[in-house]
Amino acid sequence: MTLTLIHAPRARSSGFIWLLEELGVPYDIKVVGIRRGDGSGASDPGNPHPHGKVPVIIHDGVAIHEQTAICLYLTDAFPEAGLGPVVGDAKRGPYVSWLAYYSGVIEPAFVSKFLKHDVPRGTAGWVPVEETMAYVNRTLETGDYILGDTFSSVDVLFAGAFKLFWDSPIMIRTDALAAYVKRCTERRALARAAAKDNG
Ligand SMILES: N[C@@H](CCC(=O)N[C@@H](CS)C(=O)NCC(=O)O)C(=O)O
Repeated sequence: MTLTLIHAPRARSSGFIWLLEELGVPYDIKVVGIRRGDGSGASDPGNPHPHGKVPVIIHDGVAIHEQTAICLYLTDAFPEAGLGPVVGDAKRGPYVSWLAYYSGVIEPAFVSKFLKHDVPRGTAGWVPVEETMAYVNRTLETGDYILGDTFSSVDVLFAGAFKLFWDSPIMIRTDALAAYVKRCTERRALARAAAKDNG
């Protein structure tokens, strides 16, 4: 079995070092260049992503891209790690819903607010940050993690994003959310990941 993370420092792929450390499976990291938001950098011809982005995972020669697809793929491929409910588990539905919600609602909501792009309600496929965060906060009233009492790959995405935006004026901070981010980001796997990250 070979598993390689295509990674660029200070990018979305850092969260996948965290996920791989949580999974506890052998992997290696290939660092590539990417285009940066400030116009610097260039995409790397050695990156199999169709648009030169990161993260990508290459598992036994097959490339998987898009963060939430990678989460689902890895937690299905390594179910013994218990980081994502499998088919047949009552939490499978919520699990795939939250993964899709991350890429379809949370990321566009945050990025559009950050860039001050107003997309009219009813046209956008996402909702304003205030509404997504109210939903996340309501969900966290019922458990320590997004899926309840068990940490999953959803928390790697959510806690990672909230930590990144924590000091930004667009972040809606609550005590419950602060406790959630702390709980997730104090995990030993994240400390190991940070030590391996190239940035
Ligand atoms: N939709 C992608 C987004 C990945 C993405 O945009 N990654 C950024 C780094 S944080 C990137 O590689 N940007 C380089 C580029 O756009 O060329 C996913 O969910 O994996």
